[in-house]
Amino acid sequence: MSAPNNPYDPVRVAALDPATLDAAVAAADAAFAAAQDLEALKAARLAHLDRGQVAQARREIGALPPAAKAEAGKRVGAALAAVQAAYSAREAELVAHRDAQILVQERVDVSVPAARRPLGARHPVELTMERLVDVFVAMGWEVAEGPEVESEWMNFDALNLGVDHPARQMQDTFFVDPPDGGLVLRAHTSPVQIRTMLTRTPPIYVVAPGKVFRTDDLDATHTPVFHQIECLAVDKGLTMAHLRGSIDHFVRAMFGDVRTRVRASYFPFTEPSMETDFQCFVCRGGDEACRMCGGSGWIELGGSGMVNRKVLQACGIDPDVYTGFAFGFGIERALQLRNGVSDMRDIVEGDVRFSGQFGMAV
Ligand code: FA5
Repeated sequence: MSAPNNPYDPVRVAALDPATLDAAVAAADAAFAAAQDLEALKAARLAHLDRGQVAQARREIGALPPAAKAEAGKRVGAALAAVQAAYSAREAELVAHRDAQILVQERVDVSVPAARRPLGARHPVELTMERLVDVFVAMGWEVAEGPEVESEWMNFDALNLGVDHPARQMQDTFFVDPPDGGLVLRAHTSPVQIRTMLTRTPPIYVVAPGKVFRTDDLDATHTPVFHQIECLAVDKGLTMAHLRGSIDHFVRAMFGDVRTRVRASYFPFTEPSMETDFQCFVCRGGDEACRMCGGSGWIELGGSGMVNRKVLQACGIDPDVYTGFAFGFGIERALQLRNGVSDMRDIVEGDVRFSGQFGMAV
């Protein structure tokens, strides 16, 4: 700052000179105009507004004699206002320019095709199983479950499969180490019948879906790990008519309005035992070249029968008071039939392109 002027000497307060002030304003204008971004404008503001000739002139006013202060103050004020206005105008321009650039840089092109995310699907075996279970749950039946590692007694003995029964042989059943430990991977869902009858008292109406294991090779119609669904009813007065009626209801719910027929068969745990067929839902028996039923007009569903008295007795149920019926069949086979899957390997190999075709419903 200049030294106090006494008397006022305009030469010594050069910054207050009108020409100097005009030049300072012009220099500030030029510097602001030259600033190409807000960073550069900030530097120009420091040089020409916060510091520089005009700021210097304002400070010089204090050194003037009182008589000169008003006139000098007006000029300096006008110069400051001009510089401030030039700064604000340029700042507004640069802010608008920056915002416009941000909009361009961050622009989202909503018309660009998005990367396709494949929709998830549930496995058709799971879906088929749920669908089958729903048919029975809708009739008031309960869902029953059992372990996949099962005792030989539940899997065979209690079901009247004696020690010499072929299904007990090593080539059909997976035995859990050690082989004489009495544990197997269950070969069917029928042991759930036993577990149910041992823990519940009649009337019993249960449906038991689950995974089962057999030492079968993987081919178009077999897999070593597959799923079955088992139905068991035990009550007073149940007859084969009830069994036929339940199977009919189930087949209609799955395959539409088709007839069923039964053929004599043998299962150690049912007596009498039957194989159930249902009318081909494709040709209804009217096409000798039908690929679904091979021209026979009938499709095999699975085994069934009245619960053997010995099985009821093994579970502590009096066969003179109660009778029961049971039926069971394979889920993969049902899925093959209903949805035209010609090769069972497609069902079990876990390729999501296969599951994806089914989506969330079968
Ligand atoms: C049984 O397993 C009896 N427990 C069914 C039963 C229950 C009869 C209640 C009477 C009363 P079976 O061994 O036939 O029966 O097998 C039933 C179904 O499982 C077959 O009809 C077939 O659909 C399916 N299945 C059998 N082996 C395989 C396999 N390796 N791969 C896929 N499905 C199979």
